[in-house]
Order: sequence, then structure tokens, then C-alpha cells
Amino acid sequence: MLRAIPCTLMRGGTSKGLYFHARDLPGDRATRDRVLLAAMGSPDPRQIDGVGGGNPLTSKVAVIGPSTRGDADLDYLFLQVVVDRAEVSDSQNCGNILAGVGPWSIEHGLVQAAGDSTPVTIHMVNTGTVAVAHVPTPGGTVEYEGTTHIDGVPGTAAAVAIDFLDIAGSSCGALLPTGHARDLIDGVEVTCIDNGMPVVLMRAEDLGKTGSEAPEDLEADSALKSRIEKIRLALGPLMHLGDVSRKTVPKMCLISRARRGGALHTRTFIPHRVHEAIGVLGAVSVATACITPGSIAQELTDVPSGQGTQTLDIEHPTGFFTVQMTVTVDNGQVSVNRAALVRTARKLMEGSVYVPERSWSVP
Ligand code: NQM
Repeated sequence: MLRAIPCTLMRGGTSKGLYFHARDLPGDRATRDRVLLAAMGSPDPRQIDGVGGGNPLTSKVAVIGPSTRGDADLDYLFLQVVVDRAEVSDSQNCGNILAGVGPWSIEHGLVQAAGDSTPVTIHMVNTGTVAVAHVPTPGGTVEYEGTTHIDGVPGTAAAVAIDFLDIAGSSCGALLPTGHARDLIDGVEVTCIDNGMPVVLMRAEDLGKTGSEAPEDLEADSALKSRIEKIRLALGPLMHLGDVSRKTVPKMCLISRARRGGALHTRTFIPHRVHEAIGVLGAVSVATACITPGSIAQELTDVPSGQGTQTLDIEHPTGFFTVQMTVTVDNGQVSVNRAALVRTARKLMEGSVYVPERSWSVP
């Protein structure tokens, strides 16, 4: 017997996943995870028996429900369904899947459209932080089509502008989780930073790379991957993330000087596959590192670290990710009060995902 679960397949930014109403999933976490593994087809590198696309970027889930706090319109829990292991992780947030949450919530009656652009205040449950997404709603309905292009997605769509407020230390408790702007781990100088996403920056050249290698070439380098994983595991506890062997954070970012007029060039391990672009909150953390005194990013960028509003283009394998930040500097301490960026989203399919009835029954 198969059980039908209502959901929507959507592209959010450069990611894709299933969007569920919280009431449609089992309340028990272990059962919920079994159901999501069955829906996506994990564990299996091809996810052939499910709707996942065989890549972390297409094996994602948004669970959306009424807000549990007074300052938000709704709750958004992000779940990463691991492709090749029977694991579902809530250890990270996802700013790309976030781009579809506002449109989905308006279309599913959780938020009323208001004028040509509807602001939706979203409580991001994974990190306890808040984002405001501005959803185009001309004539009171969500508009997905438009003229905005984001790198990593062919064509154009309607812009969803997103503001992040006060996201420093979202998972690690502090912007610089180790207490320093740089650390030496396993002979490699790193900057650990969390402005929305825990990220470890490493100079590509310190690991014998130029920093502009193709993602598949980096993934094929098993010696490099082992070295990076060793550094990641050592930094987990120092970044207050504990044992990260089964977590999808921190992300590991190889940095080098900009090649195309941007602020910095990047290749990001998320953490075992290499991103075809860069994550949203990952990009915000990297942009923040560029203006953080003493970080290894600052010495590789020409971006000045000063007060006010700055726009940084982070270079990645398929283009640029533009982050606008409002910054204050106090006693040499940098604070990003607001980070703003633009994404697009698209509703792809709506209906039910079918899972074996046994995945829903508690063993
Ligand atoms: O950093 C990939 C993505 C992400 C996460 C990852 C993201 C973010 O591109 O906010 O969007 O780093 O796992 O969807």
C-alpha cells in the first residue's frame, strides 16, 4: 500500500525540493524522517525510487506551518535528506529553499497577499532567526514569471528579495565561533565564521589548488577531500557544533583572489560535494569574512571594511552571488545589521508524493 502526502515540488534559488505543510507530515521525528527518505529515494546515489535528484542541492525539504512566535508570519524548518545515507539533517538552514517559502505560504493560505509585493516574515526554525521575503503578488496572486536572472539558473523569473536581520552566530553562537579571526588547524590557516551559515574559509593555494578548478575536478581529488574533512572534523567542536561527522555544517570554502571583478573567488564543499554555485547564507558568511578585520578573506580582497552599505559580488563556479550588507564598526568589531539579496523561485508540480505505508507506521 502507498500513502499519498500532499506537497509541492519547487525550485528555490539554485536548489530544488519538496515543500510540505507541517500538518501533513508525521509529528514523530523518526517516522517523519523515514517518510522523507522514502519520498526522496534515499539512501541511493541516484535516488531512483524517489523524487530526489541524486545531489544534495535537489534533495531538500521545507516544512512550513503557522508561526510559533509573535514576530513572524510562519515557521520554516529546513531538512536536508542525505542522498546516499539514511539520514535527515536539521543541522543547517537553507536560504535557497527559503526563496520558495513565501510564495508557497501565500498560495496555501498561511499569509494573505497585500498589494503588488507581499512581505512575508519567516521564522527559520533551524537557527531561530528571521528573514523577510518580498513576494511579487500583482493583483493579489503570486507571480513566478519575471525578468530577473540569478547565476546558476537558466532564464529569468520574478525576483524574491530577501532581507536577513541579525543572523550572526546563527548556529555557533558567535560570528567568529572560535573567538579568533583566524586559526591554524592541521598546518592550514583558516577563518571560521557564522553569519547565517557556519563556514570555514581556507586559501586554495594552501591546499595546492588555484581555486578555480571545476567542481567535478575537486570532487575527484580524494586526497584533498580527506584533508578538508580532517580539518572540518577538528573544527566542529571548536566552532561549538560538536561532533560534525553526521552534520552538513560547517561548509568548507576554498578562497582565492577574484578573477572577474568580484570581491572573492570561491569553491564550496557542502561539505562533501562541491556546490555548482554557493549557498545563500554561505555567501552571506563569506561576504562578511571579506570585511572582517584579520580574516584570511580580507587579505585576498580589495573590499574596504567600513561602515555603511556595501555590495559584494562573491564569485562561484557558475557566476556571481551578490550580497548587500549594512555594516557598523565599533572598536574594530564588525556587525552586519542587515544582509539583502535577490533570489527567484518556481512552482514546478503540485499534488502528492507516494510513500510505502510501512514508512509511516512506527516500528
Ligand atoms: O547557504 C547549499 C543551497 C545550500 C544552502 C548548502 C543555502 C545557504 O545552495 O543558505 O542555500 O550549502 O548546503 O541550497
